[in-house]
Amino acid sequence: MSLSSIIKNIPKAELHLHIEGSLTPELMWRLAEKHSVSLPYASVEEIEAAYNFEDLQSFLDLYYAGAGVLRDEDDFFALMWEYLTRCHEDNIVHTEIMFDPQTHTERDIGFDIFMPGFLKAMEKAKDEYGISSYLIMSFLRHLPEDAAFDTLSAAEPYYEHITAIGLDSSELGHPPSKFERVFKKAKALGFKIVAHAGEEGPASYIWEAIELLDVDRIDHGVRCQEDEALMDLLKERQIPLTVCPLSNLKLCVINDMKDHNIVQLLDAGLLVTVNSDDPTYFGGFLNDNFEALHQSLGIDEKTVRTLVANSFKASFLPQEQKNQLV
Ligand code: ES4
Ligand code: ZN
Repeated sequence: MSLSSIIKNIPKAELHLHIEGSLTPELMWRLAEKHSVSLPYASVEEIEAAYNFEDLQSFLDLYYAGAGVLRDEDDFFALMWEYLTRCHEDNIVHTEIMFDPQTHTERDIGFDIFMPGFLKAMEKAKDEYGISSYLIMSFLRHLPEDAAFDTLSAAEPYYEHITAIGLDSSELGHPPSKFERVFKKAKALGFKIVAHAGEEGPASYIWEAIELLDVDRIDHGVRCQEDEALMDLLKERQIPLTVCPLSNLKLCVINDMKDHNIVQLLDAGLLVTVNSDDPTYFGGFLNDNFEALHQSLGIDEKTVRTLVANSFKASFLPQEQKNQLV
C-alpha cells in the first residue's frame, strides 16, 4: 500500500481543531445569503483567494469576520456536521474540538444557540459514523481575564459536555500569566487544560502555560526548541504538543515546509501529534497535513504510525479506551 493510502486509511485522532476554522467558503456563502449578511467578497472563489496571511493576526481578522455568518442553532449544527462528516471520510475516529464562545457571545449569540447545534451534530456523528468527539472551550486571550471568568460562568449549564478549557487568539502581548486565576478555577472545576503557546510567542510562554496554568497539553509549542531546559521538561513529563504543519506554513511561522521542526521534536523524544488547526483557512484537513510532511520532509510509514499512535496517547480518552486504540 502507498503511504498516501496508509495515511488515508489508518484510524486517527485529531486534537487541535477550531470548529470556526472548519467553516468552508461554500457554507460561509450560503449562510451569508440566508441571513442577509454582507461579505466583502463577490464569490466563493474570492473568499478562497483572500486566504493569504502574513501572520497570526492577519488570519484572525478574517476568521472572526467569517464566523459572523453563524447565527442560529441550525448554522452551528451544519458547521459541526460538515466537519464530522469530513472526519468520517478521513478516518478520524476521535476528535477534540475547540470552540470560541466569545466570538459568538460578543455578537449576542449565546450558549443556548451554539451548544445545542454542536451537541446534536456530535450525537449524530456518534450514531451514524461511530466517531467520538469531545469539546474544548477556549478563551480569547486578546480579551481581559474578567471576560474569561464570565464565559466560564455562562458555560455552567453545559459543563458535562465540556472536557477541557483552552486559550487561543492573538498570542504576542497576551501571555498565559494574564489568565492564571481563571485557569486555576477551571482546574478546580475538574476540566483538563490546554493552551496555545510557542506558536508566535517565545519559549517563556510555554513555561508559563506549564507552570502557571498547569496545562495537560500545549497547542503548537514549536518554539520550544529555543530553550534546552524546556525541551528536557517536555520530554521528561511527556507533555504533548499538538503541532499543525500547514497552519505554521500559512501563518509564516516557517517559510517552507522543509524547515518544519516536527521530526526534530519527535527525534528529541517529545510527544508530538499532527493536527489541522483551521483546515478551511490553511489549505488542508488532517490527512493533507500528514501528506505535506511526507512530501516535504519525507516522513516514512513508521513515523506516520508513531504520530498517529501519539494522537491517541495524547488524547483525553479514558485510559482503557486508549489501550485498545494504540
Ligand atoms: C488560531 Cl492558528 C490559531 N492560533 C491562535 N488562535 C487561533 N484561533 C483560531 N486559530
Ligand atoms: Zn489553534
